[in-house]
Amino acid sequence: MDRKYMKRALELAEKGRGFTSPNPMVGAVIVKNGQIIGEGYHEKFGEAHAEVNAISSATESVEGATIYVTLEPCSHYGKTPPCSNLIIDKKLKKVVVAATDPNPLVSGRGLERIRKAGIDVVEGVLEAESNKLNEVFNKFITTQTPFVLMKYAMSLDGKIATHTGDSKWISSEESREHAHHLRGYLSGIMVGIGTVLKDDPQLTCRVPGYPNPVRIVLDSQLRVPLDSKILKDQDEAKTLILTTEHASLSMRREIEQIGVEVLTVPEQDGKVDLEKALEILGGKGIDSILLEGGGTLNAAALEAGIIDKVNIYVAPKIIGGEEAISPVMGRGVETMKEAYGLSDMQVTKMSEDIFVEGYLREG
Ligand code: AOF
Ligand code: ZN
Repeated sequence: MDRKYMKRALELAEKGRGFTSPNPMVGAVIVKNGQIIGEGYHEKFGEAHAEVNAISSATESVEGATIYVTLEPCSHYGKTPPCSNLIIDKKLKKVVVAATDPNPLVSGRGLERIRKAGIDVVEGVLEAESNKLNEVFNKFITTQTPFVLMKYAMSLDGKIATHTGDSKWISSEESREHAHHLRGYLSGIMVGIGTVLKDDPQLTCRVPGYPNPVRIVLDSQLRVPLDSKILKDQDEAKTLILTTEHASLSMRREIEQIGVEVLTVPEQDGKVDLEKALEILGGKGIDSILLEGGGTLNAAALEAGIIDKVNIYVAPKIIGGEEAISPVMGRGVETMKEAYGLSDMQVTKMSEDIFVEGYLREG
């Protein structure tokens, strides 16, 4: 039964995806005499927490009821007062949580307060599911650096375009739609200057109702053309250009005059130091980044160890060609022993494509 209600709470939490950042997604279900009497979720950053919404939606008194929450109720005064106090004041009888809140301001204190008030606490119900749901929040709140998701589509022989450069389309419509939604879920989208020069992409999210990610371009020498799409419509989607000290000051001024922020990042071998870049972006409140290539940036990001997760769409096509490019360029590793391995890999079918999700091995 606990699992059933927690599953419902997780479904509710999921509805907040794309809108709660940098807060977690949280869902809550209130059960009394075997009936669900209230439900809620954290709908939007800065607004009410899941527990508050569930309690205020209740169709009868919540006194003596059990609340299922996907994350430990908070214990701090943030944008809203502590949910643990509310649960105590409203005299709930039992609190079932999936995961504890890794936020150093909370981390166990919410549950401790609830227990001290004499309320029963059950922990760890569907914990792994809750932790996966909040993989972005869990990394960002503990490291202040963004969670990085590398995404690409390729053919069965590992190509992302033909030798003539044609790449429309490698993957199926369903896969492309799935990948496009990621732009609405993560708070930043990052590409290298090569991609801007080659494709002049817009890097916006065209899913109605979803926010645009901050567009982040790594451009160590400020080669970005002033008429590129990513420099336009700053009111709609913000752009950050990350460069090094080597960039021309006059170019920098011209970009800034358009209203685009240019950040100087320490360099490594003449390029933007990716680890430092992540720290700076984290400091700006960017909790997650969708890495959309190209191959040179993907390789550099792998080498720098900044990638947390990959989403790879593999199309049942063979392209061939020595000149046809791959999703990860650079020099690559020397020996198989050094190859980057995935952990917790999940493979699913997405229309005719194979969808691979996995995490970069630690250490
Ligand atoms: C909960 N329920 O639904 C959420 C929680 O600034 P605030 O007040 O919105 O607080 C944000 C912090 O509260 C966030 O970092 C996380 O620790 C917790 N989020 N807690 O009990 C919720 N969204
Ligand atoms: Zn709360």
